[in-house]
Amino acid sequence: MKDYTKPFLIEFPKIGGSALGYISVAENENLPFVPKRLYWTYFTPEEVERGGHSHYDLQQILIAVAGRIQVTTELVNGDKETFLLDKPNVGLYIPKMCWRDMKYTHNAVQICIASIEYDEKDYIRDYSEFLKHGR
Ligand code: T46
Repeated sequence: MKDYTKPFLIEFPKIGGSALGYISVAENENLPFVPKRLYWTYFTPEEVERGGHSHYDLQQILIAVAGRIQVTTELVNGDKETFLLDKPNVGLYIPKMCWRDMKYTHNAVQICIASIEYDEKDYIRDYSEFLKHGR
């Protein structure tokens, strides 16, 4: 059984071929939650680091549909991992209570599939506050 307390990569189906191009699909059977929101980011300057927060409840999947994204994750137990997203058919599952920092190539377009609606109260933006949840 999959461990939904840790980040992991999800490979979505890649339908098609080099002659016609590809379609990738995220639907119930290959998603760990029922999506409530979709948002996307783009034109992030290369010197900018986004993220710098965790969420109490939000789970999400990040996909680099274009360009490259480096995501560093940290769990409250101190487990840190770095993922490179550079394939439009591969997403990164990020569980609740997981600190994340992201760097983007300027051409990166990131799609995020989110388990809940936007709520600023769901954010932990203070790193020392986040670490307290591991005690
Ligand atoms: C995450 C990464 C990958 C909204 O008004 N609605 C929304 O749905 C979102 C996501 C953001 N906003 C507003 C809130 C802030 O004023 O947009 C501004 C930037 O949001 P945030 O600081 O959350 O941006 P990122 O890129 O650091 O983080 C976002 C997600 O919030 C976060 O969960 O993992 O993308």
